[in-house]
Amino acid sequence: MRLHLFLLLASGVFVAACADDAASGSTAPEATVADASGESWTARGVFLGSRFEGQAATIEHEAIPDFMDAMRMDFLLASPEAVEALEVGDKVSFRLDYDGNRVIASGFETLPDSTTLVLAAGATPPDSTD
Ligand SMILES: [Cu+2]
Repeated sequence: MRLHLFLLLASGVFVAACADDAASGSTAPEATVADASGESWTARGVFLGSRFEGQAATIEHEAIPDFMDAMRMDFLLASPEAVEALEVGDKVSFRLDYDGNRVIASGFETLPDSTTLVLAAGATPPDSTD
């Protein structure tokens, strides 16, 4: 699998991040999660719902240059309000900030329905999921 997912659970705080396996333990030029402290990225994807009582959101996201391939994953949210106005299936742009410990998503903006997203091969359209 190209997806590398790590999940830290501590004191009820949910953290999730992922990076390309090729970037860990190799000399690949991609930034790894470990050396990306202070970095931020912008990304686009499809909002698939919030999880963990609003602490995280599931997003089918496009590739994020120097960070991640396109995939479906959960992102820690700055606050539950970050996705309050979103409907499942909305196309969104958002911001990711890495503080050296956690990757946090914020700044969600709805994109026009006509927006073409480049999602992972085999990504399930949001309207065909439960
Ligand atoms: Cu990802």
